[in-house]
Amino acid sequence: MNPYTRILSFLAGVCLYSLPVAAQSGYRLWLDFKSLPTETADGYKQRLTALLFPVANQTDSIAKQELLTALDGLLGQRPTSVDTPQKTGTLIVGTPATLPWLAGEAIGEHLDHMGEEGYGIHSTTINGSPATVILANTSKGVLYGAYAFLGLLQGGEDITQVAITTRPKVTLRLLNHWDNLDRTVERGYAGFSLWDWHRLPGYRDPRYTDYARANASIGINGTVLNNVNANALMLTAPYLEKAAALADIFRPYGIKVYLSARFSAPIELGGLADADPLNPKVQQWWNEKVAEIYRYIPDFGGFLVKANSEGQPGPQNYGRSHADGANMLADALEPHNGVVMWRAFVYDDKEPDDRAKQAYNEFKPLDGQFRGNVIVQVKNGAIDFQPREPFHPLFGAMPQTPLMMEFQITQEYLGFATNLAYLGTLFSETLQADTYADGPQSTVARVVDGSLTGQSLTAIAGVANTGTATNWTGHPFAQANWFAYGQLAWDPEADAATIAEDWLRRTFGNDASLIGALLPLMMQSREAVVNYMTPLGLHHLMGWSHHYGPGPWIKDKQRADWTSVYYHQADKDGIGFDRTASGSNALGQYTPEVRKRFEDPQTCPDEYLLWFHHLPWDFRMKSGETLWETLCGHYYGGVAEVAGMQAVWEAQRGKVDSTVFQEVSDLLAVQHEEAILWRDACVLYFQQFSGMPIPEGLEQPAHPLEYYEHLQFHFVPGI
Ligand code: BDP
Repeated sequence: MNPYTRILSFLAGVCLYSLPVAAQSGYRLWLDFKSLPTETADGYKQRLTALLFPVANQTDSIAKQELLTALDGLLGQRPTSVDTPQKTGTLIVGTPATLPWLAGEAIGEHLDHMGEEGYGIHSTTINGSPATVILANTSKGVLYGAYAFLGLLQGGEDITQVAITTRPKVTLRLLNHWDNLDRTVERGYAGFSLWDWHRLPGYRDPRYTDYARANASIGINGTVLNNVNANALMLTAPYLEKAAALADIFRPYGIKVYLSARFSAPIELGGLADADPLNPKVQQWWNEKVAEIYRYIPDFGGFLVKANSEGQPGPQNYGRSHADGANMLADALEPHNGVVMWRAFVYDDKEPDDRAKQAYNEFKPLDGQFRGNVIVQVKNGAIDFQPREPFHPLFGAMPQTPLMMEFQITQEYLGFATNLAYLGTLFSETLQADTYADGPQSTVARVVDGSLTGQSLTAIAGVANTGTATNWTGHPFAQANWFAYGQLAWDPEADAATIAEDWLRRTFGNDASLIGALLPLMMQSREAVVNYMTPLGLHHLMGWSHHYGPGPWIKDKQRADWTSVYYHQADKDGIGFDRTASGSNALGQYTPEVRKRFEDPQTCPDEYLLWFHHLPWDFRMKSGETLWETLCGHYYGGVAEVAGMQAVWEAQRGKVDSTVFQEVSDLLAVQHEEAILWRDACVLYFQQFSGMPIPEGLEQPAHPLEYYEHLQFHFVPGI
């Protein structure tokens, strides 16, 4: 090779290395530590010339490596590792165990406020020299602090004045994977399951480490590996061995493994005649099974259970209560410090007059009957992860029971992976809702963080949106929902806009015009989806079974409460579900203050109007328009909002990576078409009852209603 060719091939190698496909594809998520603009980087360099970070264990060494590599990427400067603070700026990282002298410095007093998992990041002076200190009580806290510190740099924050002390408000912060053992993912829109069960435990895909790293970077500390519609095989030795391999990889990142347990496993695996929780043989089987799991995974977190819901087995099959079922498993887990997360998403075998009341009716009477290591896992709303639901009435209603929140990060009801819908706003809308369980300010967030009722066992779960897609989540902006979930799990009071901005900066950099354009786009995006799918409190209008596209006409199925007509109740007299005292009285499950907010259609916020009321088509809205006009306005407005998002995105051409730009651009075009589909199908469907014209000036649907009713979608993902 002549010298010229050698240089060329060297340069090609460098280019390939520094611009790998992964960088463009979004694989690196918010952890792509690209070089900062020179001015910003120069400002940081002086303060970060040396790194004092004694390493005591694997978690420390991960944190140290992350800092070194990321600083190199961000600043083009790798700090020198040192043993003592330097005259130049030193980054000092440690715990009282690794840096005992630091606890004696002024900043050491913050340690009292960090708990087991919190951290502090403070700019200070040590021996007269500038220092930036990341301090925590544990290595796990250090790891969280390291990621948070790097986030500050990515966001271009001033680190000469930083004074952060934080600890998570919720103890268990989990992802729930609805992943099946055949690698399909129920309601997954980002490819197949990350868990390559066939090749585990022998082959440990490096992606497992990247998964752990991404979660640790946003404070997630637990993962339920398998679907709540569980296969009992998950609890057999070969699968436990595979799960143990994952647990080993996740452990240094502070992430515990949990499993969904099939309630009938004693029959399927143990050959017992029943799975009655009061049968001593069944109890014995679970005790032994749990002991076996802990032999594989010594820090196993516990079980998640979906019982007596959508055909899943449970204690009610034997005339026992949810508490009987949960307590049996809790007793088996208790000696090992494991927990049971028992879901409140339940179905009776009888059709209720209103499914929204089901969970409250079954669980409220059980308050106080659960063992101390049981947490009842409650979806954010009483129906099912709809684009908008009022908060679930169980929040605040079971003061003697730890209740945890279940959010759905995967967009089953918000446009799968083709629609851009930032869910930080949805999550925080629920968390900020006031239950009035103990006077004003009794927010759902305070139920979840335990402060309202003094619960010390606190938890939150998000149904994951991850898969084998190169960018993990399918839609590039869906990464923001994973990110936002983690931030809100750490602090349920956190602000959705601040989180969105943080994600934008970490993902796309700090261009002010870009942030200024994309932040409002994200903040409005979920409302746009509500508008073109289920405005004014409508819900459950989606296509049958696969849940793709509109299906307001769905009726006559095996259960009425699986149909759309059950929920919207549209007829020539009006539309909406009367949940007031004159209807199902689901509203009666809330406190008087909440009831008051919703019970009068004249004052009920528009967002929840048809959730709680059945109203005539010519009902006068607060705006003076009729209900019909307003409904049309929302459907058409939603489509227009998507067109607006397209225009905003188009103006960012050249400011974001071209591959990602094109992907989002294409997906927004798809979203626009889907929004039109929802709008036209729903407006035409409801119009046959309202008998009113589509308001003047609005474009007419392209096809008659029958066209939409007969559309068929094959091989829809996520089933
Ligand atoms: C519904 C999903 C279904 C889940 C169920 C659940 O359509 O696939 O199994 O929730 O949460 O929304 O158990």
